[in-house]
Amino acid sequence: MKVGVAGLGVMGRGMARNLASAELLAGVWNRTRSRGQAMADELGVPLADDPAGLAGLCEVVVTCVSADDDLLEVVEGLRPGLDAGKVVVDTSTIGVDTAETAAERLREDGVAFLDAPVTGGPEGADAGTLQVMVGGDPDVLERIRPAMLAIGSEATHFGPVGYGQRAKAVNQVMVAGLVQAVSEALSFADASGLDTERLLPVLTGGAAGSRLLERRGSRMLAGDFEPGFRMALHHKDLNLCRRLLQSLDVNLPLVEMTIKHYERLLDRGYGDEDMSALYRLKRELFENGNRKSL
Ligand code: NA7
Repeated sequence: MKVGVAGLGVMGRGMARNLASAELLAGVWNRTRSRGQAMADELGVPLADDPAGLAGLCEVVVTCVSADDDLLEVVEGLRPGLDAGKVVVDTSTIGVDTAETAAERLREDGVAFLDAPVTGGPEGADAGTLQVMVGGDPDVLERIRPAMLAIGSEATHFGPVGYGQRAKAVNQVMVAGLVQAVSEALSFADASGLDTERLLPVLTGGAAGSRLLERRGSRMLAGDFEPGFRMALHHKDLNLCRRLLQSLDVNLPLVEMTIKHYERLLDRGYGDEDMSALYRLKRELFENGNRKSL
């Protein structure tokens, strides 16, 4: 199976490396050419001039771009190079409606589309241990499963196109809760004068332990908010969750509160920092002694 990757950002680069290790990678493409060239040189595969060129090199195209409009733009770019029977697998986090639109457009060309957002972050992308949440034709997933198992530990089918994104939305609500809990509790710990170096392994080893605490706790306390997972992307994801929730006529407090908090930080120019920069707001609560602020 020949696989191409379009979109070599933080997540796409890890996927491309793992597909290359599995000897499945036939080529790459990236909008900013210098980034694409660096990966092509590192992995010894061709760099396509445009998405259609990449589609011509492979049977399966894995896309990993920022947001909804970006995916639709890349899909249109791929179409001239896609023949019937080829597969586009989108690992970006986008809206259910956008995934359906992409699938419809590709269906006109006899091309299958799977929505396959991932969880596990840049560390999971680098290690090839992502969890892949898939919507679309289950037979197509079985056909391309070796490619999914090169980028992840597991690829789980949830239903028709859009159901991968629904599963991802649930994941992103849970991540909001974790980042809220960890940033708030650690700012409390710091303000209480506790030795946080002693405290962190205790928290990690007990009932409050989580991967987020393990990976981000000490960096949060040190004020190191290098991404990671950019806050602007999690903000985008929570707005997608909000849209799905509105179709159920529900506002979830965690989603609403986290969007509000992120917006305060985005307005101050912190959108390109890791989502753990939420800690900035929590620290300010203690500095300002504000009992009302949520
Ligand atoms: P990054 O590191 O911000 O990378 C985004 C990638 O998407 C990067 O390669 C971009 O190319 C590419 N991109 C963005 N917009 C476009 C358009 N319009 N056309 C083509 N390529 C585009 O994000 P992550 O890798 O962390 O995340 C990717 C997705 O996974 C996202 O949905 C997350 O929520 C989950 P560039 O190099 O800027 O030219």
